[in-house]
Amino acid sequence: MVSRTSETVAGPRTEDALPSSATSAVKIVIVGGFGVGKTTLVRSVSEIRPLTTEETMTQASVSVDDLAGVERKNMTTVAMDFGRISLNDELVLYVFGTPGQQRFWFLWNGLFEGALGAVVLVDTRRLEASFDVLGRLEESQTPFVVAVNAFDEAPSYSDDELREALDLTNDVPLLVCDARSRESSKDVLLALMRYLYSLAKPSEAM
Ligand SMILES: Nc1nc2c(ncn2[C@@H]2O[C@H](COP(=O)(O)OP(=O)(O)OP(=O)(O)O)[C@@H](O)[C@H]2O)c(=O)[nH]1
Ligand SMILES: [Mg+2]
Repeated sequence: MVSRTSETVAGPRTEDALPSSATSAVKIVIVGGFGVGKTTLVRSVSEIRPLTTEETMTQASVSVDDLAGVERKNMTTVAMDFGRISLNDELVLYVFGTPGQQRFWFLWNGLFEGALGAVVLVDTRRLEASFDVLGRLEESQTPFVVAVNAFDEAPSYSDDELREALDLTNDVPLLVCDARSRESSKDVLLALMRYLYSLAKPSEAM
């Protein structure tokens, strides 16, 4: 009889084990339009091997998806990305990337469950791709920060122009990042945590 032994079943990798000092875990989601760099950000920031669910895009997608600015893109997320980062010895973030293509947006509801906050990634070549995303976030009342993923050929706008175009109030943190850089992506997550902390603090006026 053939039996599976512990040698044939891959167990968790020691380097993926949660640090024993971790006392708090927070779930956050990375959202944004198609191809803005969500999977890239989860990949660059995760300290464990990230889980991604990317599939090759077929020719059929050409008539369905707005590929302007991302013509070279050939993979897309069909379910979610997942990664983990320890912000310090105690605090661990579980980072979930959502699919950007609208036909997979029904999956967002599950991904948002239990999430304390969100990062909205924006590509300034296709600002309009962020409108529906921001609308959905406001509906779900999830606090968020907005991070412009600065692609090389993308136009740059002032903060005021971006706030006006995206209809963002001044209290929503707005920053620029490079999703390919671990440090830059980590800064975005820290900005979100600072924002969540400021919302949780009792108002000074009270
Ligand atoms: N130049 C540049 N390219 C980037 C940057 N971030 C991501 N990319 C590239 O842009 C493409 C799209 O990135 P993805 O991370 O797949 O985007 P996504 O938002 O996960 O895409 P969907 O899941 O399809 O919505 C990839 O080819 C990345 O290598 C960036 O900051 N600068
Ligand atoms: Mg993706």
